[in-house]
Amino acid sequence: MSCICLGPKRSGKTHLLKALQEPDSIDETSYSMPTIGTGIYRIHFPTKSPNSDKPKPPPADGSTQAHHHGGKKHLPKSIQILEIGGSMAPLWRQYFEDVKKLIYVVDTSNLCQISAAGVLFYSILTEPRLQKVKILLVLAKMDYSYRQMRNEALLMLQMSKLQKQIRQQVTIVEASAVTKVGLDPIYEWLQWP
Ligand SMILES: Nc1nc2c(ncn2[C@@H]2O[C@H](COP(=O)(O)OP(=O)(O)OP(=O)(O)O)[C@@H](O)[C@H]2O)c(=O)[nH]1
Ligand SMILES: [Mg+2]
Repeated sequence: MSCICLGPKRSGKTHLLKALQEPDSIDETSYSMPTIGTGIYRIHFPTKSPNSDKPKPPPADGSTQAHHHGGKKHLPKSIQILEIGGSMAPLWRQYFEDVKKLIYVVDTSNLCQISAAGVLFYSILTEPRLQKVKILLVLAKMDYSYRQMRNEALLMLQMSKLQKQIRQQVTIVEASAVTKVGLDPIYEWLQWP
């Protein structure tokens, strides 16, 4: 699978992938069962973004992405994503062959989990087979988190230190499967090669 989605148990991977697949399928009353093993999600890109009339916020990581929207008709219409359940963490490495894109989901509302999430993230970033992979770090459950928890989370993940050491391009998105915040930049990241 060329796109995989990883992160600790209960961090919000299944919820996020379901929301990307079918935004109306998730609300604050939804529950996702823990993923046993892996799950496959085919995500179709929206043909017209519902927020396309609003100005786009700059990317959260401050990087400038010079996309040429003129070539959009040649972009894929959908992508298949493999979720690897958090309980599979010891076996993640079995899935690292031929990966092009990797989504790492952390639960921003659960700072207790974040340092462990950071250790796992670091082991991914230093994996030899993943040196050329595009990485998306999703700060999930933002509807459930205080604004400043985003900064706390990035501090605890030691992102600024990490970004100087690693070779991969890491894009950071704040998202919520419930409010749909952040879904548009995720679609865009998934669609562009
Ligand atoms: N408020 C809120 N709750 C969320 C959100 N995403 C997930 N949750 C809650 O967190 C629970 C766990 O989310 P999952 O998506 O199942 O987590 P997971 O990362 O797939 O977990 P594993 O499959 O065990 O690795 C869900 O049942 C929801 O109750 C979100 O964006 N907002
Ligand atoms: Mg899951």
